[in-house]
Amino acid sequence: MEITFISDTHHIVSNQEDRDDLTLLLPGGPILVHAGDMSGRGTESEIRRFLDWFSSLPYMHKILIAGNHDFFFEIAKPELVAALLADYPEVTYLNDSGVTIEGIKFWGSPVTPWFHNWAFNRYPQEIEAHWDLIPNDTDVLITHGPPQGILDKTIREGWSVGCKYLLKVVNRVNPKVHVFGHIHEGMGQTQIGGTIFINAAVVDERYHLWHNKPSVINVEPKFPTF
Ligand SMILES: [Mn+2]
Repeated sequence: MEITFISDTHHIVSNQEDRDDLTLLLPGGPILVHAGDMSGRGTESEIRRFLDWFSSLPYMHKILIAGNHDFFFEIAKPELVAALLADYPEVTYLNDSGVTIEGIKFWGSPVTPWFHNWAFNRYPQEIEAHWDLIPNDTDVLITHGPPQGILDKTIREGWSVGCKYLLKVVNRVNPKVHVFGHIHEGMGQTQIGGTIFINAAVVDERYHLWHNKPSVINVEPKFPTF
């Protein structure tokens, strides 16, 4: 099953030229995954504008998590979030939750280590409770932030700012693919052991479109069910 991975679209969909450029880079197919940061400030109108675009893309299934910019999903009343998502039935929103599509098990979480009180930020003593929820049979793990040491270096300081607790869990779960974004300048793909890691950010550290082709990976279920 071919899956296309993107992340951190931020303001791109508000600018017609950028939006058209990004749309042309997406090949279409069965499944599209977005690993969070679909907005600049996380207002409902920004999120609706994003979802209007995202839901129109030529994919059978569209899977989405929030990121640290997407405040609406953390702050709005749950019934408002549910009402917004009800307008986009072709989009599957994950929030410390999973979905199985064509036998492939996806798990998504928006949580990132605390950094100036953005959305879904968690202190070290809180974050492991989120990661503990990730099932061992996950094929595709979607988090907004990277694990420590993998495609997580800041361009200015060269610091590795990924989550060390998430790295522990990735080693437990061994997903086929772990996709994230958040540290835009870490954009790229690497394989370590049996896991392909993708930093799928479509913009650079200055929020300009990279113009690279997104990662497309052929994923088969780890534990096929018959
Ligand atoms: Mn971002």
